Amino acid sequence: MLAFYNFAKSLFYKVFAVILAALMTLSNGLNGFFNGDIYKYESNSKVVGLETLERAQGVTTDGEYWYFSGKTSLVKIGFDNQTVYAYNYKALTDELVEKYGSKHIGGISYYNGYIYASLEDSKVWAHPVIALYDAETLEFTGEAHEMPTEYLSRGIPWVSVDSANGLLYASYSKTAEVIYCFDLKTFEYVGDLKLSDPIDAIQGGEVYNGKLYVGTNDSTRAVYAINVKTGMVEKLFDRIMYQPKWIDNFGGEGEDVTVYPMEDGTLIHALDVGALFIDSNLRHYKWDA
Ligand SMILES: [Ca+2]
Repeated sequence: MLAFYNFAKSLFYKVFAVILAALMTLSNGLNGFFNGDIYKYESNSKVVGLETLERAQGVTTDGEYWYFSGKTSLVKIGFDNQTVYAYNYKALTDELVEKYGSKHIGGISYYNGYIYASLEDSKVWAHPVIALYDAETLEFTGEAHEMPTEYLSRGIPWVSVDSANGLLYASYSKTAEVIYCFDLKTFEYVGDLKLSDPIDAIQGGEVYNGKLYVGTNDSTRAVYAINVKTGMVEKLFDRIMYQPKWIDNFGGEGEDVTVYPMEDGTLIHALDVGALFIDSNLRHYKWDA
């Protein structure tokens, strides 16, 4: 099945090579206009066209594969940015939809053979959920936890695993003044981490060496690092410099990040959807952590 899928995909790319190349050029040009003078990324794992939908929300890695979430899907891709190792286009199973009204997958985080995914019943905000998927197959494990609306009053846009401290993190979708902390085993609320400076529109993050790195959709789609012991916020870099935003999300949208030291020296891998929403970019940044 996967072999056929990868064959069909490469055939599709051959047949539509000219159109895809045109889309690449168009999206690069547009993004260049919106990006302005930004912090330099080393490389970009980019897709255009339909695959953008598969990579429109979350990203994480186990050090061997990239995992992406779309609004209702999960995919597992090789570091070649092309080979598909698993996909689940119905990650929001009937069971999840019936029980929680889940409509939207947000930021994701890999831990111990599982993908932890944040599920929202968008615009209802009654059932924020963290669901576990098998990282091998991307199938739903049957394990889902309803999180307290007392704290997550407007959905759960993202989740990050902090295995060293046995915690899960999430935040409010607009301006976050705290990070909500939950027990990694019981999923119980254990307290909040006060931020030294509020952060707007966090889309997702990953923990690395005692810091929670988050990607935002704030005015410059900046990436921040948060010390998980002190709550000290450090702004690392902007992803666009184009301001003001005439229309919300005009010029694309900043998404989730993941952090992993790669052989080429890059560490922070940040996802964004480009202007016109025809391309998805996973940009790789060097950073001295
Ligand atoms: Ca992530």
